[in-house]
Amino acid sequence: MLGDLQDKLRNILRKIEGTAHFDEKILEEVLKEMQKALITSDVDTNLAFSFIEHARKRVREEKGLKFTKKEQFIYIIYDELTKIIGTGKKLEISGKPYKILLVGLFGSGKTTTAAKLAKYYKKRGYKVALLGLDTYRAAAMKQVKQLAEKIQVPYFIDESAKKPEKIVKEFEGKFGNYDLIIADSAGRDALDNKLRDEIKDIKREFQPDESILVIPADIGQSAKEQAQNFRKLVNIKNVIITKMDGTAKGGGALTACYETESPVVFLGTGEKVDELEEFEPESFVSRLLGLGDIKSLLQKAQEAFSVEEAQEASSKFFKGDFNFIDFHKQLEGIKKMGSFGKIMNMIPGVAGVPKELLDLQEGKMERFDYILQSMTFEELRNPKKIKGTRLQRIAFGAGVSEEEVRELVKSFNQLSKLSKKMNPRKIKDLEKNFNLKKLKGMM
Ligand SMILES: Nc1nc2c(ncn2[C@@H]2O[C@H](COP(=O)(O)OP(=O)(O)OP(=O)(O)O)[C@@H](O)[C@H]2O)c(=O)[nH]1
Ligand SMILES: [Mg+2]
Repeated sequence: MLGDLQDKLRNILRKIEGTAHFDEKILEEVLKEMQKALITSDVDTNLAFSFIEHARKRVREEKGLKFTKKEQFIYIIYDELTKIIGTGKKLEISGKPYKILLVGLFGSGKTTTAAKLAKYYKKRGYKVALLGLDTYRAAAMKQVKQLAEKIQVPYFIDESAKKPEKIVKEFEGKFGNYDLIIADSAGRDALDNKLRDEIKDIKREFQPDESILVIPADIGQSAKEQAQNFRKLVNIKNVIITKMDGTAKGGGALTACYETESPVVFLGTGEKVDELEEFEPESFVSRLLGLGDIKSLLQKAQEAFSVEEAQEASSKFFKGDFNFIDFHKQLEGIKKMGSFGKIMNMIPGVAGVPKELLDLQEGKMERFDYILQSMTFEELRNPKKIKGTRLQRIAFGAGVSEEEVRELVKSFNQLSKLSKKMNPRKIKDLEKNFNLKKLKGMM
């Protein structure tokens, strides 16, 4: 996805990783390269300029805190790109039946996306039906039928109907049997009067709870005008961007996300019915930059859990001042060295380790790892933020239950509390004794 822009940005970041001193000169070089990469990949020029300006200002003004200058730069790039592509949002399906209408121009991917959404929500336990309202294109009804049969979802079509509102009238008595009705509408080359009237008629008769604009990634800047025009016609709250897989240059997709000025809820990433992704800006940008969901920073801990690092992490632990990044390091170290309990019990003065922590098993730790990798920088550094929709998103991203995320947060809090309970006078001694080299030798 996003082809050459991804390659270019990743190469630039790789270069940064390889530099010994990250100074002003290198900063300027890198920013210049980045600007070029964005523009030659079809990101709108003004957008690219303002992106670079912001990044430069922030690198100069913000203090690194726990980051090295390089890490701080990567973080700022990541953060600014996340801002460009906007906020992610989950569709809220409420009330029964919840009615979604997909609108958009010719070939934008409405019909395919209708089926993708139906499959997505069916999988999540909703009773879904497709409603074909495209009376304009001859084969449209057949396409809905074929797709619906493929994903085994009920469908309402009428191949002889001339007006979409007729089809709505014909079937509306049955809508109440479903949680979700997803309606496919006709496209046109442009938002002409015919299409306007048609959408107005559908709106009046169908009364959608949610109208979603379907826009292909390759239209780039013109996404703005299109979104604005459709918004005047129906209340567009959300956007789905399709063909994220196919854009030749990739930057157009970024621009499209930015220009629609509406939250992007899903991305279409291929022709198949399961090629739909919930849009999650942070993980999207991580992938774009090759951070693999914040992996680059965590990777350091994964690859080499050095004695020094372990000591640094444990020293923070003893001071009651540590976050998920440190926690992750601890987990990694523990994975390499044996069970958690063994280590904890070897630390003099540490009694009353909660049983759940002692019982942390390999498999569970691996799942904890997925959870940590689904978190954003902010969340890793500030575990208190993990609740509500953040918690949901993390669980979804990691492919685990919300309960498991809660469990991780709980384990973390226990560990954190434990570290705060320690007697400050003993900390120096403990630090001296907590010598991992020695521990390693003992196992
Ligand atoms: N590569 C790729 N192709 C897609 C995606 N979504 C849709 N398509 C393809 O784009 C073409 C048009 O898709 P449709 O779903 O028929 O588009 P539509 O908006 O319903 O088109 P009209 O009804 O004619 O306005 C088809 O060949 C789809 O297979 C996507 O995310 N990626
Ligand atoms: Mg269609």
